[in-house]
Amino acid sequence: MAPNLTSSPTGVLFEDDIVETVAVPSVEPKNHDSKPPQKYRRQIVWRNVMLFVYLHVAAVYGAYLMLTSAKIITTVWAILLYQAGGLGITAGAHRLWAHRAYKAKWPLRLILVIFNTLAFQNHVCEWARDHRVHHKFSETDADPHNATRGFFFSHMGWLLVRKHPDVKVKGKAIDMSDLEADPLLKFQKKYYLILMPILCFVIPTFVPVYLWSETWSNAWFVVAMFRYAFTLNMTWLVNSAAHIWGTRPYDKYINPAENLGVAVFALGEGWHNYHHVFPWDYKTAELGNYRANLTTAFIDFFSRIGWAYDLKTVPLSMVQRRVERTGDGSHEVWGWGDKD
Ligand code: ST9
Ligand code: ZN
Ligand code: ZN
Repeated sequence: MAPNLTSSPTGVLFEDDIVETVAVPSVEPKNHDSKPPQKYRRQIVWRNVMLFVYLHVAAVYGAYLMLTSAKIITTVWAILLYQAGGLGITAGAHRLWAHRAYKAKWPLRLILVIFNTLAFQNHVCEWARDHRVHHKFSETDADPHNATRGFFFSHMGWLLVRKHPDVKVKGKAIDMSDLEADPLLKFQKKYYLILMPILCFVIPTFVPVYLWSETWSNAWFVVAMFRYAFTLNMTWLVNSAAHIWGTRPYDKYINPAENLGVAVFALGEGWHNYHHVFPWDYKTAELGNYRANLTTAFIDFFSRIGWAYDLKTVPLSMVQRRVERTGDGSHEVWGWGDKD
């Protein structure tokens, strides 16, 4: 269903008529063959298991080096890369590309594609396809990180096994033509195996060694390994912790929850009950006052200089109706007066 957009005086778009909870383009699944549904057998991908074990052991050593021998500026560099990579996921892959919650001019899209590549969470088309499938078939076998299969599966286990056949069959229902036609994303996808290692591992390691004489081992374990593993785990918490723990002020019938801890470390993506109910809101949260939501501040900044536009949000009346209809009663803790 095409959303009915109306413009507010602030340039923010409201979607008045949307009642469904998924705002991603989709088409009906085609019945590709007449075979009965395949029975699912878990198939571990040992290459991934070994790589993730190495990454996490190296990251723990990196955390130790960070606390004992790395220069402070090396830690600052690691934090900056975590924030940049994080924004490439939150403001880029998630809000801009997977949900089309706002539009961006090419300089901002270029920044986001660079930030996204240094986060190494697969190229945007793959990330957004899995994420659109996650919203459309949430907590079913077709959800790539189906949280009903437990904390570990939804956190990182889903990257260690072959996908459930339903993910692939039902995933074909998702229209990805908008992203597949984007030249910047085509470029990222085509050269991902060259660009990603350079941006995620090589530059992060070389900069501290050449610019402030850090040791190779501190640069590799702190900035490459610890920073990458930390960013990944903060992202994965949205799929695991924020699908289990927290309040459900907008819809008590779904598992995604409002989780402040996750919101802080995932740059504003922990307000997951709201996000699953109103996925087209560029804030991925009800409140517009940057409460644990660095990504919203980032998008608002670029909106002020004109590089981000057509920001979509949800009118207060629609949120209020939904809270009254399906909320768990926790909403009044912050009241209606706080909304920008
Ligand atoms: C990573 C991603 O970590 C993390 C995503 C997290 C998402 C979080 C969302 C929460 C909200 C946002 C919060 C952001 C917070 C950020 C905070 C930052 C501080 N639909 O995949 P394959 C088909 S990545 C339709 O190989 P297998 C398709 O034909 C980490 N079709 O499946 C495909 O071929 P192609 C680094 C689909 O063989 C074919 O199947 N990366 C779909 O079962 C094969 O696909 C890694 O570790 C679909 N959804 O293998 C890589 N999916 O692609 C890990 C598949 O050519 N991945 N098809 O069209 C792998 O090794 C493999 O994918 C696998 C599954 C082993 C997991
Ligand atoms: Zn979710
Ligand atoms: Zn989403």
